[in-house]
Amino acid sequence: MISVLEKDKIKYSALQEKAGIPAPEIFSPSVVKTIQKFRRIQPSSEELVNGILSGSITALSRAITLIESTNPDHLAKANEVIKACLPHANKSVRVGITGVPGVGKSTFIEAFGKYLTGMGKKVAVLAVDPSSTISHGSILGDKTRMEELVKDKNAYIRPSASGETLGGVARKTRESISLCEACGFDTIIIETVGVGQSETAVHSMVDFFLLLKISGAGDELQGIKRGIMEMADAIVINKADGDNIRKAKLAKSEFNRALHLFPAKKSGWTPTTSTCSAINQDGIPEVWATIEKFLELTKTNDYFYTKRSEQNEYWLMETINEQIKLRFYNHPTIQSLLDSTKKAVQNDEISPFAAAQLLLKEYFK
Ligand SMILES: Nc1nc2c(ncn2[C@@H]2O[C@H](COP(=O)(O)OP(=O)(O)OP(=O)(O)O)[C@@H](O)[C@H]2O)c(=O)[nH]1
Ligand SMILES: [Mg+2]
Repeated sequence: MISVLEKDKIKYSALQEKAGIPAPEIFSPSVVKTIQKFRRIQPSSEELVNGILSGSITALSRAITLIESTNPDHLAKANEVIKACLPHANKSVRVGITGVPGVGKSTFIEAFGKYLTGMGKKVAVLAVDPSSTISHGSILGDKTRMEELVKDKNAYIRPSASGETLGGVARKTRESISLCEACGFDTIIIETVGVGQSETAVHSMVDFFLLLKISGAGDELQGIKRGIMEMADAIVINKADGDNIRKAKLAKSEFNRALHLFPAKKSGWTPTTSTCSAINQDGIPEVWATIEKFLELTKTNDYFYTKRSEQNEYWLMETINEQIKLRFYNHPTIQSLLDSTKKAVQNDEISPFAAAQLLLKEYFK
């Protein structure tokens, strides 16, 4: 703390030449106004909704940023925007694409996306990539791999939300889908890496699920998770070019045989297998033709609509579960008790069930 006396000393010090002279304006008032205006551009939810409905990418991006925010005010605003957009959402086809790192997802999406925009479609590419918290989203780096699509005015590419839990990331992507649809995007592509549980989350938000593979050393089914095979509506063997064509065809037949061993799908759809070369844009129109056939079948037998309403119910329950969990673990009492309770359980001082009951009782007090 500077005493009054010391302050006076500073004021009258020979080093303070400007003491007593009013400081000139550092900024010109017009610049200040421009900056303030720029900062103010926190559009109201109504402005955002109007923007989205009229196809503004800026409004769409800002609204998605609100969805991704952890600030409760932003969340409330995001909810308002989503609510107003919902009646305009839903008119799209949602395609999930998964495959292990390096299989060619980004290259495929670039080729596929360009093919679709070439047909006059509007394509949004979103991602569910929980690892993006650490790596800042592979899709972001991917923007270089989606060079053409990024420049396409009928395409919108948004990296994965970063969040701590897969549930959180997935929910944000799920909500972003609705906004993209309200903004006029008719084809939504959701990319996910083929590791962990993220496929299940993506599967529960898309109409059609595509598994991208490459031919391996002959034993194609080695290491592939049964669950992922079961989810797939199509298996596409990528990199079918050059010396790889024969191997890719062999892989295709092997997957085809394997798929026939799975029980029939509720959709009535028999999963397909095909080969493609994303780099050469071979086999891309065939993938879209398959999706169209799938849509035709499932819209006729109503599965398309039933699945969408089931998915809505799934996300309702998922969100409740996620929020309850978050609130529980963030509760101050629980936070203060959790460590000691864990120790007590480890030391067999109390049973895990009794301990859980105690904590829950504290929470619901
Ligand atoms: N020969 C050939 N190479 C391909 C093809 N598609 C992709 N590649 C190459 O495979 C490598 C990986 O492609 P990406 O598109 O980045 O793969 P990804 O699945 O998005 O990878 P991650 O983002 O790491 O999960 C790149 O070097 C591509 O050039 C293809 O059809 N043929
Ligand atoms: Mg990629």
